[in-house]
Amino acid sequence: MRRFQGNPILQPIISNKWESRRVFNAAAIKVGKNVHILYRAIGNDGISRIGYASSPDGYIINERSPTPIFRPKNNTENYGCEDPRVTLFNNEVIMAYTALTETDHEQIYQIALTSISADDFLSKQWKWNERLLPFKGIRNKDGVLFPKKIDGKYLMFHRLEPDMCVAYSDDLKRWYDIKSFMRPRTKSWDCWKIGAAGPPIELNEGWLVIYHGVSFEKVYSLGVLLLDRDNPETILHRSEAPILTPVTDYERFGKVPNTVFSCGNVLINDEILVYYGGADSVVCVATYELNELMPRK
Ligand code: BMA
Repeated sequence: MRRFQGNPILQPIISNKWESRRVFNAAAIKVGKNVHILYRAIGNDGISRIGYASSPDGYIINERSPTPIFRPKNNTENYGCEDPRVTLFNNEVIMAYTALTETDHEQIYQIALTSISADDFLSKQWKWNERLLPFKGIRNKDGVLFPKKIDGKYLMFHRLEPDMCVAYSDDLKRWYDIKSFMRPRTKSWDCWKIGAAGPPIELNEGWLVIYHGVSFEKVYSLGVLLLDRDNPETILHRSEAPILTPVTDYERFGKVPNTVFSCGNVLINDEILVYYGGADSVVCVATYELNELMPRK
């Protein structure tokens, strides 16, 4: 595993009001030549919006949008659109995110889904389609869509605290067979809560999935899973030790200390680039050889 020497790859820009305080938890996809990074940004008003940056090699940022590419639009998300996770599905980019609102006495968060055509995405015409609430009214986070249908159905990971869960759909609107398939482990780095990071990667051996786990000390780390290709609820392998845990200053010190939290990864020539937020404050990247993430034979 290698942390990119140039981390963090994205930091807040104080002169941009919407991203002046924190940029973190980024989604990533490779479409066309570039890696596209969609990150959560918090500015002066404390509200999360989604920013955009792109990179020809996954590390060096050569473009960054001066304005958000996605922002709260209705009263279920007026306190923010958080933690984007994007999946390329046929010719569409589908984005799951956490919609946040607040009443007098509580915060209400739930998963929201939207999409944009790959053509509009690539030409940066941010014409997002309808925003859907797959689990309306249910407190839920960490939604991420599989890049293809399994057994004719869409499959989404999500987290009903503290478990990692699945749900299935025929049309992306109505979701059913909502259930937990993986629980936190006792006496482990992932003993408190778990949730998916970026979209699963399909390999001959199964679906490779990066996930986050939280310990009782509130340390956020990342681990890896290998899931059955035909039935992703079957766990073939779960890493004993984390694949990334906060060590560097940019992971240990910030708004939420001791946090590495990922919403996206891309596979480039047998290397997986994992994008993650450091301490809920900056965007970073770490690289793994595919082999090091696979179970030892
Ligand atoms: C989770 C999410 C993430 C955040 C993490 C650590 O519940 O809210 O956005 O990075 O907590 O604060």
